[in-house]
Amino acid sequence: MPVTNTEIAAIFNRIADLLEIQEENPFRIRAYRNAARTIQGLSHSLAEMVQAGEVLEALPGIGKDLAAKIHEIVTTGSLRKLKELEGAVSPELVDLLQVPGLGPKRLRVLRDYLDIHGLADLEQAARQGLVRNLPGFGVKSEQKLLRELTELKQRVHRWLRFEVEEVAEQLLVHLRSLKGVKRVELAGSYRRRKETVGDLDLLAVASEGARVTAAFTRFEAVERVLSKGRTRSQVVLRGGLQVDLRVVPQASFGATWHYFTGSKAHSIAVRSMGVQRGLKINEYGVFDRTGRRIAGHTEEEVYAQLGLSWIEPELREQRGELEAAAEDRLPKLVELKDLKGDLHCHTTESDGRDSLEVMARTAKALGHRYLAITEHSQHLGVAHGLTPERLLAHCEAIDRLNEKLTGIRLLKGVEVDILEDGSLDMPDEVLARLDVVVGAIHFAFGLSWQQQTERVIRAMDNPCFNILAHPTARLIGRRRACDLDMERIMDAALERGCYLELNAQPRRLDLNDLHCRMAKERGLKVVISTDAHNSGQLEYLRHGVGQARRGWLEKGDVLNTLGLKSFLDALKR
Ligand code: DGT
Ligand code: CA
Ligand code: CA
Repeated sequence: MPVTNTEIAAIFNRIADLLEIQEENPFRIRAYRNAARTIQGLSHSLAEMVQAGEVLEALPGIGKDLAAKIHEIVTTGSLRKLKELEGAVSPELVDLLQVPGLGPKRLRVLRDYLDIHGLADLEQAARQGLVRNLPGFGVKSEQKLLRELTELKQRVHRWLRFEVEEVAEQLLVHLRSLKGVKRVELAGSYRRRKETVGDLDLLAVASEGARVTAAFTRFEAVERVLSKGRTRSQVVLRGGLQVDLRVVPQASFGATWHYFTGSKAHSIAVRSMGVQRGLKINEYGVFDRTGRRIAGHTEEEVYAQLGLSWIEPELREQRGELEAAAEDRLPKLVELKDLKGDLHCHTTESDGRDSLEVMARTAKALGHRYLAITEHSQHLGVAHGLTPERLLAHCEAIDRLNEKLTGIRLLKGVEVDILEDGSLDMPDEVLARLDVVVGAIHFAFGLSWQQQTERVIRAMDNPCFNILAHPTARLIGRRRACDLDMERIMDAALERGCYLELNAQPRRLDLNDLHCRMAKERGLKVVISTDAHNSGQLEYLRHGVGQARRGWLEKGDVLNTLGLKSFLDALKR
């Protein structure tokens, strides 16, 4: 089974960590980190590229050396270089890198002065007050370390759904190809399209259970087998993802699929609805008072016994979906095919990887009618943000390209920085010449609730402002959402004729599901955008659609389901 891009990226990041602990050349370290980022962002499989004999050096940041390493990983499943480095550094030391705020530099200090080689050593030293006297540490940072260590022990790792997609699909293909297998499906939070998943849950119908679980434990990416039985097996894959497989009889497949799709709260509520009707509902089926199974083959049958129509997995969070189903007012959830354009992307002009033309052609191939080009403004220096002059010149380039293009229209836009006082990082007369103004917060994330909310509302006061990008600025697992009064911001947007973006980058997915629902309840439409930094990411819209569906959004709740003309009309304030 081919190695996934996520695994290759993880190997490169681990090498970078290990090199950093050993005080290796910073340029080499950065090369590995950049390569990992590139690989994670690719839309095609490196393993397939290698098999097809494609030249990896064409990828940004991948030179001859890294290309050879990718080749080695793809063909052998591992990398000698990593093994060597791991041999030179203890794994416990690497574990320490998970502690927030503890980079390789401070880690070296801990090791050299206090002989700290793992989480337990560190906790003991911090409790004894030994850490505060080290260079670069103090009483405060010692206390912070202790807090982080406690949290780390409590935190169970969750994966971005996006990170596990490739291996989930591979598992489906692998299991479905086995002899005697009639059906294989994913369940759990993955099926509900949650932004993160704790593990993967698989169900199979097969003539010989033992053969399937045996083949499952032999899946190439399996590192450890936790259990192996006739109807159930659990494994841990390389990288640490746990996968559960259950083999179930055809006759109860629907009931089992429903049970293991969850959420737990939804399943329990379904069960108690059953009890009220004198029915017993469990993972084997629906049973009447005499104990006879009356449903279970399909999920539809299970719901039908409660007088309900089938409920989309994304809605199964016990947030009113059962009541809505009972009253026949379930939303008709938005689908990817409903979207007509994308309103946020970058090209090589700021920090994107592809040219205007490549982005336009890719968007057209995806069936988009319009694509807004929204480079960064100059405040974001690291992203090569545009001055007003450069933006105007870029607009001319867009006009010229639009003359050549058919079937798709590029919109002239910007992702303008919202400065700390709520003003926009671009003169009004320049903003006024654009088709769409997307505004975003990229710094001063730590303002108070009040200040941050005021900052955003003041930005929307500018009559040129159209769409608030990644509204809370969170990065899942990395940066908390800004403190914001989202209800006030949504009301302010409605009053001013502005919109909020649902950013479809897998690590952002910002708005979250509850925010989407909040917007819908207010009648505020959401714009789903990719924020693509290369042409491959233009297909990330589907991640945004998943989140929108979890937020109960229908086609009419999403602004970019409109055709070009209606969309532009809706932007007018
Ligand atoms: P995760 O893996 O943490 O992202 O979340 P899930 O929802 O995939 O949860 P998981 O993997 O622990 O279990 C899969 C499904 O199995 C869950 O959504 C509902 C069902 N389930 C698990 N434990 C229980 C339980 O104790 N009671 C009920 N009713 N259902 C359960
Ligand atoms: Ca799960
Ligand atoms: Ca599970």
